[in-house]
Amino acid sequence: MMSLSRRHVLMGSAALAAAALLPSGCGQPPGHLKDLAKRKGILFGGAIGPEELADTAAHELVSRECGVITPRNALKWRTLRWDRSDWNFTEGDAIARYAAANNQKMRGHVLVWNPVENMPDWASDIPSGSAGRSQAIQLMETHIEQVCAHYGDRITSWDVVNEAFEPYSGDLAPGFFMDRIGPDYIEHAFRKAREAAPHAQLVYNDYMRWSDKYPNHHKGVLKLLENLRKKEVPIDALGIQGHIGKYYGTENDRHWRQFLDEVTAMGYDLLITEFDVRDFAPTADISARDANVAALTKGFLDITLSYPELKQFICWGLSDRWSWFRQSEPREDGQLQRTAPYDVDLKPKPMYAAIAAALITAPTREPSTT
Ligand code: 9MR
Repeated sequence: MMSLSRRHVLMGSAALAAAALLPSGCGQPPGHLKDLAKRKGILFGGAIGPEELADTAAHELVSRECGVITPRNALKWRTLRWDRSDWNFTEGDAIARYAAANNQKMRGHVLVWNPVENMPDWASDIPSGSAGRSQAIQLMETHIEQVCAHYGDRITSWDVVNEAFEPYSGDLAPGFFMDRIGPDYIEHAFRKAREAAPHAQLVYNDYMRWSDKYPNHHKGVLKLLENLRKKEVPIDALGIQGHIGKYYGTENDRHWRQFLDEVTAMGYDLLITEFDVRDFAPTADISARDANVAALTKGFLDITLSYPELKQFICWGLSDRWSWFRQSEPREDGQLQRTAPYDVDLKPKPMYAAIAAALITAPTREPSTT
């Protein structure tokens, strides 16, 4: 079995120090994350879905900690457009009502997500290749118009296009829109989004690795952002998903800073849109695993939150109870992944303390207007 890297052990002790912010037993947190963030001009929040909506214990947690929420799956094509002739806004509307009742902002995720498996099956009736170009543009533009019209100013920030690249080559990936429209599907999507949601922040959202494992992916995203600027395509920010940990290669602070320097030099704002940490430390010892997750959290946030252009920070779920990793990436030893700031019993973990510590040391910035 692999041992924990020296860096993680060292970083683990830093995070354990941060965990000292929590009283023993991780009882009462040092302050709600949304308030700690707000003091620095950062809007903090979490993704939610039917799991949280149906879980009364979640309501108190999400309303206490989050200044903004993102629907995890409610606004994806396969939820909204499963039926060819009917729209299903039920879950999205429930989340919008929840946000309004709790005085929270709402992000929109996602208007255009190119892989064929993210589209409803009926859409494949549109022929592939240039024969389907005008129909695909029309389908995409109508979708953007209708979804944005439905939510209006209730959604203040939109992931307009998500994950457009092949990670290894850094080329735009094939998929539903790419195969029918070509590379300019991205440009079409942003122009239509600005028309349809004139007051919302428009975001290109992608994994973005804190490592040099996928240098071409970083290069591809930089090239896209540069080209969109040159062509005056309306886009405001880069969304860094931030699913950090295993599969992402060894963390490389210098490479990560260089990338963020280049993005911000072009005038883009930054968001962390889907933060969580893969809990794959090769040990069954929960405190060692939690320390590892907290160390990765602190290491990533210390760099990323140091950019004053970073104005929103969202976790992809606040608790291990609803983590997508439970099903999609189970641990080899069968133990539950501990990837979120709160555990399954909704008790704060060292990761929570690491987030709080990073927010406390982050520089103050002008808050986002969206
Ligand atoms: O967490 C989401 C999971 O419930 C869905 O089944 C999946 C496919 O729609 O999407 C997951 O969320 C993804 C997000 O939309 C985009 N970035 C990666 C996220 C994790 O896969």
